[in-house]
Amino acid sequence: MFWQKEIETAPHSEIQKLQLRMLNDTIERAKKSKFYSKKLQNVNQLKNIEQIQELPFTTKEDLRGGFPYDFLAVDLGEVVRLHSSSGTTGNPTVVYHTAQDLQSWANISARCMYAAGARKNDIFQNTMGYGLFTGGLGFHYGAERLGMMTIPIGPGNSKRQTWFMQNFGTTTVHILPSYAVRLYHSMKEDGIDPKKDLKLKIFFIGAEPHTEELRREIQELYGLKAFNSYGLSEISGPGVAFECGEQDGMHIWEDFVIPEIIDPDTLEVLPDGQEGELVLTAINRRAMPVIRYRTRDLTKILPSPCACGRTHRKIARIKGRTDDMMIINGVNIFPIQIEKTIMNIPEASKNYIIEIAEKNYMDKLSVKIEINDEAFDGTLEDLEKLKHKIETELKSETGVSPIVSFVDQGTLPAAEGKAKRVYDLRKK
Ligand code: DLL
Repeated sequence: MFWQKEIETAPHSEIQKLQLRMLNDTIERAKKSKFYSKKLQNVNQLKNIEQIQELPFTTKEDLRGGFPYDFLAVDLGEVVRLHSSSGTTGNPTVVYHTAQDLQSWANISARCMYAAGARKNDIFQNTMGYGLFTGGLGFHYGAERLGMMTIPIGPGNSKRQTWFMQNFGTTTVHILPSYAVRLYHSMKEDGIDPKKDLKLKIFFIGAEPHTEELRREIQELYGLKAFNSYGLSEISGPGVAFECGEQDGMHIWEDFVIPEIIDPDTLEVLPDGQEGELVLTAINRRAMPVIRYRTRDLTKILPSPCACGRTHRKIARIKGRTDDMMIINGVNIFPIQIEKTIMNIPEASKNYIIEIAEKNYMDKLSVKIEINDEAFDGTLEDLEKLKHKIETELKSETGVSPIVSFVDQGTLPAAEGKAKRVYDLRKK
């Protein structure tokens, strides 16, 4: 049931005591870095965990500004790995790990996979990108730690993915939710029914926002359980929060990070149950401690205890990022709201993109959807009716009037990494 029963089920008051100790150690370690030596110079040991709210925030801009080494809190000789997340502009953010950091990351990753039901006899196929992206290597070491035979196949090449699944009896897969949909279509084209022809049991899906509806669709297509997995390079990578068998929110490992939710405008800390921006403090990292990191991810902490017995609090599915929010003629919309509507339309395949353009000083929102050949074989008139139906539903979900169009299955751009759903063509 548990990878590390004692800590996973410890009373929350005990976890908080541990957090205070680990946070105070982290503050001292962080002060060895150039960035925090200044930022925390007047901070002394905290007396209770609530005092975390007195510490300054750290932002993505801080990390970029501290490129390359201002956040490093140990001698370079202690560092054994670097990961980096690519930014579209400016310096990338770089994250460093000591050998101990990698071990503790592998450990929480193993915890996640175990909580979802993976065991050492499982065959694990890792379709996430290996390299600077943390998805591949992060869970690779967690899976080996757990003892699964690990196939480090990396992303793309759906035929080869399927061949490995068939020949090695893969049971457990780490996969982007958008890629899970595309992989299924490739299998179908080749006459393979994953429910009958493969031994798949568990998918770990994450790294990009997705709806509950998409998760259910993936479970249905493959006949398995898909578990939501949340993480970010700045804290480590995958493994930060993960669903247990209840599939109702993700446990955030509170002996690894301290979560807070803030109002992104006022920066006020919000109580459990209220939605806002997730702020994380890494309390078990040596090379690069990060304090009160503003993730820009919108979620809430779920207040109730979990039936699985784990006492680490859960966060809700990520609703979007503060910087993902689209403002269409003054109305705020998150891409996930559009996905939610599309997922409930059987004739729509699960691949779509959103385009925003500007005409005569008005924003125009268009949604291009691949048609699901299996579910739709109507006339042009039927297609027109379907378009109208989706437009009406999108309007009621989002409050704006998008224009829907259909394209053939397999024709929308397919990224090897995280799906790019939104194309904002407005002049900035
Ligand atoms: O995406 C780490 C990861 C790899 C997580 C594999 C899960 C599985 P980054 O590339 O730094 O790291 O991107 C982090 O991706 O701040 C969220 O905005 C988004 N994200 C990650 N997981 C989820 C999820 C990896 N389950 C950023 N749901 C985060 C929604 C997610 N968004």
